Amino acid sequence: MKLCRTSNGNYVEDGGKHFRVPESNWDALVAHEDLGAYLRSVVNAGNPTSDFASARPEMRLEAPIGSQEVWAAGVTYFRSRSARMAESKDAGGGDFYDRVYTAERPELFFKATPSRVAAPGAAVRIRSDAKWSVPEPELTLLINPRGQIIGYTVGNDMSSRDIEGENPLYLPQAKVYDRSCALGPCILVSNDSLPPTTPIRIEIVRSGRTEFSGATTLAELKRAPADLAAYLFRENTFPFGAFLMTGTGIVPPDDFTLVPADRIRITIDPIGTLENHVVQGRLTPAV
Ligand code: DO4
Ligand code: MG
Repeated sequence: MKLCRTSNGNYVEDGGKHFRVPESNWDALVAHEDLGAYLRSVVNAGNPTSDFASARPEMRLEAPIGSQEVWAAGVTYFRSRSARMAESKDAGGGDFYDRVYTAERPELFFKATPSRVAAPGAAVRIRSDAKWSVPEPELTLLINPRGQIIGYTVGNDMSSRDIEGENPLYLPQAKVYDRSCALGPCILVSNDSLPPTTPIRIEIVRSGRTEFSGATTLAELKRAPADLAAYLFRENTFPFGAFLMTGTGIVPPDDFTLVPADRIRITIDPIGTLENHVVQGRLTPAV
């Protein structure tokens, strides 16, 4: 079952049919004592709606977030470790990334408040003071206030590699800025872990042509999602629950940087495709 947040309210999708969810408060859904059972009861009530997106062009998918904070894990794939060591070698930071890759404690960092998150189809931003910007396609966990993983979505951890590479202490500026994160298109609601064969794919399209594409699978993810969630909830309470991005296993070559108008498509098969375009400069209501 997939849970979608739209400009017309919340919907659950099951077997290709959409059902309107009576609970309109997203935070209440995330905090539900058994979200899966509640959504199953909505589906079983058996009133599929015909007013979902395709039938209602004016209806928009919104980012599947209410008051949740977004956090992220880093250096959870070998590819990310190698890329980070290379980008920070002149700053003497390479050793930190190697150490955190093998350490028991994961790297976890604050990524975004809800207002910094881009919806499916909306713009993500690259910083005007960065020269080397990349998307990071990441399986993202939805965790309820009790610390339980209740679902999965697709995440994009937009990153400024030159700022991060200049000094590891600049990480918050490389990672946290307006529209530096995208989530969606929906939540795959499940208490079960996803199989290691789960593919994560990215395509970046520039002027109608594929500029970069890459793929990995969850088999390459070094840490168990449940362990990452447990570390996040150590000594931290999340009254509304939280999102946790699980790190990137796909890094474009070093001569690649995003430019305005690039289209980024990230697909995680059981969840769907998150697509955004790139803008740079002041955030206006139009983006
Ligand atoms: O350590 C810096 C950030 C790493 C990251 O975002 C990732 O590995 O996905
Ligand atoms: Mg990342």
